[in-house]
Amino acid sequence: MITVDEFRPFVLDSERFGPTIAEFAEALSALGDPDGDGLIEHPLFVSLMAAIGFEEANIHALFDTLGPDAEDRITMATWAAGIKDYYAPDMAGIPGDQLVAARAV
Ligand SMILES: [Ca+2]
Repeated sequence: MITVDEFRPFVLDSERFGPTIAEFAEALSALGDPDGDGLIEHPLFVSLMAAIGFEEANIHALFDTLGPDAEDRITMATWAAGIKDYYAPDMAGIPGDQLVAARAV
């Protein structure tokens, strides 16, 4: 398993990161699911995104946009898809728009 410090450079360096979006999305969502049940709890999502450098208010807004369940969790697949959309060129009207104000790349 990789650590937050190990994947941070991929977020901050779009050229290095570009070709590996899918791998990054899966690695990041896996970090959010240490117990392997396929669900990511709100507090852990916030911790990981804050570690990357996003603003907390934007992170909460993004989480809500991703459609949490009754127990305030999202699925790994939802998050991975959101990450891929966020880094795809010319995407608009997506959950990742919530992060534009704090975009790290
Ligand atoms: Ca989990």
